[in-house]
Amino acid sequence: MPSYKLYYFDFRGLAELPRLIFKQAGVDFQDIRFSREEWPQHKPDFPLKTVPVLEVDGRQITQSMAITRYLAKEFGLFGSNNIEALLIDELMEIFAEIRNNHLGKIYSEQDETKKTELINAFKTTNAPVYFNLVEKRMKENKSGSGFYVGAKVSVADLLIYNSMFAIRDRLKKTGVDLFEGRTLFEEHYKRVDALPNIAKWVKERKVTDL
Ligand SMILES: N[C@@H](CCC(=O)N[C@@H](CS)C(=O)NCC(=O)O)C(=O)O
Repeated sequence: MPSYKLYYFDFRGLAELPRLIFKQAGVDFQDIRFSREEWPQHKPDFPLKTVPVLEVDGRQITQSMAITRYLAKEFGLFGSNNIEALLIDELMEIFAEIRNNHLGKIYSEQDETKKTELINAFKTTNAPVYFNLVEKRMKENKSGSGFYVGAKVSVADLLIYNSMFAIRDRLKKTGVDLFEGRTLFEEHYKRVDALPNIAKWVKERKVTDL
């Protein structure tokens, strides 16, 4: 087994999905976290001057989604065949699109009234298009009573779980729940939350704003 070091800030952010993969797989890694004050002195050490960076046996790899895919494949969390892998990739792109094209703008809105308007607009227009497809995919596998693909947990499950947690946490002040009434998402969340390694990690991880 290679030696793994994961460099990021002292919050969940873009490193939390890789962390969840390590935890679910039960694989040791060094979870190296910089404070905002420490960051400027470390920034020059990284290839793109950003984090997360995964160091695998001393080799530094950038880009959170590449890191996520690599770790999931290494630890058997990327589906059992190419169709399952395709569905996982589709889901990863859906959530990347939601973050890049929609939530990013909403999160950066400083005016709370405007922010709430933007979220409500997203909830009634684009969000259902994305979430209805995710629910359709859930129903296609054991009528939505199991994991996202196949018979075992994959990075897709960890991604949905992590995204639901992060989105709800980030929007809690607005009182808007993007997943309101979405029973399949809710049940799926509880299923992942009950995985022993995940439950342990969520209980012990530091509570942070991001
Ligand atoms: N596309 C990159 C984005 C990396 C990125 O922008 N990281 C931010 C933190 S979320 C960062 O390092 N910011 C500090 C800086 O730019 O100095 C990824 O997904 O890993």
